[in-house]
Amino acid sequence: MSEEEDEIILSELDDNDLVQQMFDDLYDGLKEEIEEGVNILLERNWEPYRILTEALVGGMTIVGRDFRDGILFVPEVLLAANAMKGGMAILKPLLIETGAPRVGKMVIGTVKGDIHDIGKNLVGMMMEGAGFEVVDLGINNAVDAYIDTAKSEGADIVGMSALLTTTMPYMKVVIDTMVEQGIRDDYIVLVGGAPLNEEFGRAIGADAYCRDAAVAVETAKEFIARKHNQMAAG
Ligand code: B1M
Repeated sequence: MSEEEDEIILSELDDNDLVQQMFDDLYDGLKEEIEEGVNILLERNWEPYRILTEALVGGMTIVGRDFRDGILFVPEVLLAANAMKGGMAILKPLLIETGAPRVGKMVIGTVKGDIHDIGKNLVGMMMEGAGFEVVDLGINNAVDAYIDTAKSEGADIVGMSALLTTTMPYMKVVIDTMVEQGIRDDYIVLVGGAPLNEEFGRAIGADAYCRDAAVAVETAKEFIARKHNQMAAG
């Protein structure tokens, strides 16, 4: 059989097979194929959020499992992350409504010592899509980056992301510094990242732990509504 006959034509696959193929392509770090897959699903009228969660996050979950089990290593995972970002870049403008009324402002960043940014980017995208203004601090943020930016931007929400058990305690450093400066109650503090849980969120004094990007949006909306109600009540 010739190489050409072996080649998989993504557009000829049905939805299920295409998503399975995208899992393989993400695993292999094939950015162009991921971008093509995303575009095909969009043409087939898949909602951007569905593509994000089912095809991209689904694929990254498999990568994460094999990374944990020592089957994949950092260079391969970096390629997978790069492919995922290619797909996310196509979806981003579609998830972000233009001209929607701003419902609040969030400063978000990955904490000091941590360079994982896919989840944080996803949360930022979803928040923007829900009408929030988002100031993205990027990765590896020390206390001052969060606090100075929250102050200068007049943010409502400070969002922190951590993917490592070694970096998640840094979230408490940020919150404790806010308490020391007497500004803790000026902001809604939301935290997230794979190793966290609700108990941890409570223990470090965050307002809420958010399991995923959709929960982050819902939680942010709830807290903003509460804040407005409190302000209205005087
Ligand atoms: Co890293 N890594 N990694 N890694 N990596 C994990 C986190 C790990 C669990 C893999 C494993 O062993 N199974 C493990 C951590 C173990 C632990 O701490 N217990 C690990 C490790 C060990 C490491 C290194 C130390 C490896 C090494 O160098 N030996 C190193 C650390 C570098 C550092 O940060 N200092 C490292 C490096 C890397 C890469 C650079 C190769 C790459 C990151 C690329 C990038 O982000 N640009 C990488 C990746 C990709 C992963 C995995 C495979 C995938 C993470 C991801 O993007 N998930 C990850 C395995 C895993 O998580 N299962 C792993 C997809 C993303 C959509 O999900 O980030 O969970 P997630 O975000 C979700 C929610 O958590 C939530 O919403 C998001 C969307 O639904 N959320 C928030 C996240 N942040 C939020 C903030 C909020 C709200 C919700 O604020 C309000």
